[in-house]
Amino acid sequence: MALLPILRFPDPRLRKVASPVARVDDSLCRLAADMAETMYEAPGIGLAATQVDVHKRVVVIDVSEGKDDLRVFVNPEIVTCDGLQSGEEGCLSVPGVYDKVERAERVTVRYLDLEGNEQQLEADGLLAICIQHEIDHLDGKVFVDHLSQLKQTRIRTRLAKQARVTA
Ligand code: GNR
Ligand code: NI
Repeated sequence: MALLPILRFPDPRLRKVASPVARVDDSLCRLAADMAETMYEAPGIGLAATQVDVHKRVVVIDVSEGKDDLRVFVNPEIVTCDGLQSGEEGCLSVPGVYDKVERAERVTVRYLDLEGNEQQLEADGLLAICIQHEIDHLDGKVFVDHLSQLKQTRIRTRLAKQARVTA
């Protein structure tokens, strides 16, 4: 197990589009375990491989209270979505920034599990938000892309200042 460094917005590597996983093997299971450890340690409720500079379609999520319900999604795809919800989002790659984003209320996601078996899951509420947030990462998108240009400019300025004082 290993903790992986998390890329910070506006790192251009967060813009890469991740490739589908061809085969679920031991090295992929190790990646998922390292991502889970990194997510729990952060702490966060989700992590996409893109955020640790691995450009494969792998996501880990645990939205449970007890942090005892890890879900791993390989090649996740939203096959149906309906309704709208708007919740406050944050991102481990955009520390200290929280804002409302509009997402589908309910999604059906198709994916592979760590045995390489096809699965389908219906999700709503926070889990649905998190799945959409993480699939955005795999497509090179960050939640701030959903905000106004003015807000995006302010976030860039704030993070650049922060980076200067922590450097
Ligand atoms: O830890 C996280 N919390 C969160 C809160 C609301 C909506 C989405 C998220 S995901 C985020 C972890 C992260 O950056 N995943 O990419
Ligand atoms: Ni994120």
